[in-house]
Amino acid sequence: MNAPEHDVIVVGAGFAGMYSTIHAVRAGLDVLGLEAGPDVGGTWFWNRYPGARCDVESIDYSFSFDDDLQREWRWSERYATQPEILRYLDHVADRFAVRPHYRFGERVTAADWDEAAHRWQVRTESGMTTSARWLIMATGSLSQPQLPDIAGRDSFAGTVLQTSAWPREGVDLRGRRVAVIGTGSSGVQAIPLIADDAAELVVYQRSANYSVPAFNREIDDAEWQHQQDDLAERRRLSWGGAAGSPWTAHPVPYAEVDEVEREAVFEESWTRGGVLFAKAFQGLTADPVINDAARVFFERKLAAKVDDPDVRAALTPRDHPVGTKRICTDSGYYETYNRAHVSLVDLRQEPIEEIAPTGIRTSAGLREHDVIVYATGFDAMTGALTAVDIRGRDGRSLRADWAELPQTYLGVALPGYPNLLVLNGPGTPSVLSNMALTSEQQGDYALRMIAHCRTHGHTSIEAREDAAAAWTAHGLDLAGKTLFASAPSWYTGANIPGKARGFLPYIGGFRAYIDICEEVAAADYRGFVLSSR
Ligand code: N01
Repeated sequence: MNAPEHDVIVVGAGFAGMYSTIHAVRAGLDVLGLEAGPDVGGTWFWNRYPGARCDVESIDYSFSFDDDLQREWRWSERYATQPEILRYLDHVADRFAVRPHYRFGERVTAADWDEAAHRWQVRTESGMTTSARWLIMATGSLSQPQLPDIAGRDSFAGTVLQTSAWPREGVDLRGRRVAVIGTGSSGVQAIPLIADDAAELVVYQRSANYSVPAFNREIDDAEWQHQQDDLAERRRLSWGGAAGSPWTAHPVPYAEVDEVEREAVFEESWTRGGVLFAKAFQGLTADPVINDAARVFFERKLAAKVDDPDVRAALTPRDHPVGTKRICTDSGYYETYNRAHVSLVDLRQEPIEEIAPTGIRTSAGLREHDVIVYATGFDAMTGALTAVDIRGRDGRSLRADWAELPQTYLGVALPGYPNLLVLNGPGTPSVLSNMALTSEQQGDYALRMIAHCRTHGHTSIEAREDAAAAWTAHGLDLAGKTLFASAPSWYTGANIPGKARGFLPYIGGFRAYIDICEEVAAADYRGFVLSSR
């Protein structure tokens, strides 16, 4: 089926896509949204595994653009569950009439830049073709699931599940022998709940991660009222902060406080919960001395949670400094290993040799399972973009270009790909920040670029090669001054065999990034080439 030409095509109906669509419509543009899934939600549509929650507090992880929306939606818990976030996005879709602008069940497979027309020609899996002057890719930073290439993987005769594609109707795991492969944020959240149901649970862990309790709680009326009273200030701090949330590091540098105060600061940031532990002291993820103090504090907490010393040793992270892989946010994760029917297999000691029809064979032998759950992560930041055959100027291919490290300008624009506007992609703070707010900033910036072109009669805007090279080098330079670059994380592409290695998100901070974007815009989009047809 062919659809008519549009001003803008928005790919994806998660936070960033919905925001862009709402505001493109408000700007008077003819917008077509294309979404592979059957409804809105993006990440929160697909990741329905037991225990799925956000690790950013609900009050922060929500749109800020509409005061009435902020006031009318009452979050029930400090960290919202996946169903609650999906209900929120459903509410946003209704309230701002998002769905009529989308075609659902349309997976974009190809996009070609038509230099003669200054338009993108877009194709979907169903055979639909359409075109638009501007192509906004709001395809998510963690939306291309990664299944490990393990010998015999498809031979398993039992039930195979993926955390990132959990069945909508749920799965009854009661009485079943379950294996979970993967102990990142998804695995760590799912494991305690799977353990509640399963007759037996075996967790296959390749690398131990740092996980900090969420200290989740219901938000009672008093707390809700307080949050509401404080909301304007909270948003001000979030927009002005390094990670899109109001939390900051201890105001006094680590070197200037004594042992007693250091302990108190670590304890306080621990009880803030989850990823906020990495914010205990300024420089925790850059200075090995501070980081090591955080590690020692963490290991003491771990010792108090896990009874068996061998299991505890296996659960102790060894391959990365604290916070350089995203800290997991859990509810009872480590304690789960004290349960009699739960066991941990350390794949560093006994690697997986194959998946057999009845279970998983490691170097120590076969363990039989009824269910295998893959919690094995994503081809992050780039995977959802290279999954589409994107051809820019002169037929150049994004897949081929990104076989090397992605070169982006401000993350939003790519040299050789005019009018392609990437949201939350490589070179943006995105995954290091609060994605609800980064999605607003990214959507706004893209739409302002479009408005600027239209106002000045330009039909194309493209990042200059030198601007993209400088931006990419600047990002890598900043990352190189931290401990992040050395960790084998999805931030660096290390989780995908053969993927180019390099720190992908922009680590200079959310506010600093916004300021640079604003400065570029104020300087008539310095670093871009604008042209007309
Ligand atoms: O994925 P991951 P995730 N054999 O890549 C293992 C966000 N998120 O879905 O570390 C055995 O972190 C892999 O092992 P290793 C959040 O930003 C947020 O859990 O590569 N194991 C690792 O243990 C998060 O960081 C929330 O050695 C294999 C695991 O699979 C990001 O999404 C919740 C393997 C993958 O962990 C990704 O999290 C969920 C193999 N062949 C996700 N291949 C919250 O908001 C991979 N692994 C809380």
